Amino acid sequence: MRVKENLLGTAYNRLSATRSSQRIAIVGSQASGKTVFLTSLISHLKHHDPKAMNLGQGVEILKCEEVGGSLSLAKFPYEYNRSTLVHDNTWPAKTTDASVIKLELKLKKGRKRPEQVILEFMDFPGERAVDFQMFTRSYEEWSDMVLDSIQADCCYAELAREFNALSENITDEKEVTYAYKKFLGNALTQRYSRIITPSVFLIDCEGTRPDADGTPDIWCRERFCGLSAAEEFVPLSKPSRLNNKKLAAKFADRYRKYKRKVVTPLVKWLSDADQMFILLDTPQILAGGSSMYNDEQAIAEQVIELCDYKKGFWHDLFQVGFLGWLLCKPSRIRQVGIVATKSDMVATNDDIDNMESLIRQMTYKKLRGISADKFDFFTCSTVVSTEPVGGRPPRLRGRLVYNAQGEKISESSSEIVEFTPSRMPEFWPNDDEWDNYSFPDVYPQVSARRDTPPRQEGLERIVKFILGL
Ligand SMILES: Nc1nc2c(ncn2[C@@H]2O[C@H](COP(=O)(O)OP(=O)(O)OP(=O)(O)O)[C@@H](O)[C@H]2O)c(=O)[nH]1
Ligand SMILES: [Mg+2]
Repeated sequence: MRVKENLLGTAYNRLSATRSSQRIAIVGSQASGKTVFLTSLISHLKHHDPKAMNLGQGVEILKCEEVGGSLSLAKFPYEYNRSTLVHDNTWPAKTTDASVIKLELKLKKGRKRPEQVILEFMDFPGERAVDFQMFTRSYEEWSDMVLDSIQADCCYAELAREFNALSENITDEKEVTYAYKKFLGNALTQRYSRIITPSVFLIDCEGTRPDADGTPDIWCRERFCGLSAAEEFVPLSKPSRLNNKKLAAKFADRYRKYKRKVVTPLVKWLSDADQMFILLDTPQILAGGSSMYNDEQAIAEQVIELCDYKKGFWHDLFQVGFLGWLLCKPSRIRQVGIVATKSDMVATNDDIDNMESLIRQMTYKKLRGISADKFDFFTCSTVVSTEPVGGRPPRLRGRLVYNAQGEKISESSSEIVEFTPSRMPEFWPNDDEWDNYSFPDVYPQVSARRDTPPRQEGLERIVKFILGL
């Protein structure tokens, strides 16, 4: 059992676990590909076939079994996700709650005796990622950060005009809360969901989401910016906080409760990890435009900052005492992988190389400043669902989810067709170049045989990184 959420937990875990027990955080915003990545990864670990995932000469996973569980978190629904892919030929449903899975591997490396490796993973709704900034911040700091992000982006500044005007002269708590929620609702209609914090406005603790046919006004009435209708809070600027001290204190109190219940359990698990992978969906970011880029970069940077949340020797010493530190040097995030997912949505190897270059440009500066021992960049598709067919411009073959009019094609009536995705640029576009990207969604292609993992591209490099091969 791994107990991490208290001071002695780290010591206990290190003493009780084998030395090769690894907690691996997979982080990314909504639809970045976390659930598909984890489902395919588990399938490849459980049914390792060196021809389908080559981990190097003589390296083989002889056995992989699920072990243990978590007292506080649900079990990751691996079988359910896999059967959705296989039997329904559709992608797993959007994640609504955090879940974990722990695997025990018997790893053979050449002629050496097989070693035991324990890997633990978590999946969570990507909407929560924007709340991670709360973890190390007070209500005041969070407010300033959110308001700065709104001001820094011209689309958001425009959508938040009413809220900004009102917050300069607050007369009523309800009015300012409604105005902020209206901004969030407007952002949602434009598909700018990565600015939506507190994230329960988008997905509440029961996993329910705003009705897709709703309007910002309906969502303002039905959705809450806090744990309940009576516990809402919104960001206030410094002058507003000074002019409305009582309201600011009330919001700060509700913010702390929200952080304790929704944010801290999740981020503690992640910051206690040994390795972290940040998933970035470059096709979606290119199609989404510069606001989405800004949000994704901000989320990635906040997640990267978690590597420095534990400040090395003195923090460790405080956690477990000197003897504890000598015996079991507590865990911290030692290596970070930045992963460009869905590489099968582009048509050539040059495009895939450009994907890697884009995620590098987006995160490199931040990564250079952190205390992790190692970081690297990866591209992958964990359920390859297209075939390149060449041509000029290069084309792909696959079963499309939407037709040219943007209407959904049902899975059963979607035929294999050829289509032309956009080319992946070498550099992030300039302001006037964002509108032209299109990377059509396809239905998954997975073998119905239980012991045949999905076709993958690039997963072996990631697994080698995880296992230190
Ligand atoms: N073509 C292709 N599409 C993928 C791949 N992985 C994910 N997708 C697409 O991306 C969508 C989102 O993937 P998920 O794994 O559900 O994303 P997530 O990060 O778990 O999203 P949340 O649960 O909302 O946090 C899927 O429904 C697919 O449409 C892939 O390897 N290839
Ligand atoms: Mg998911």
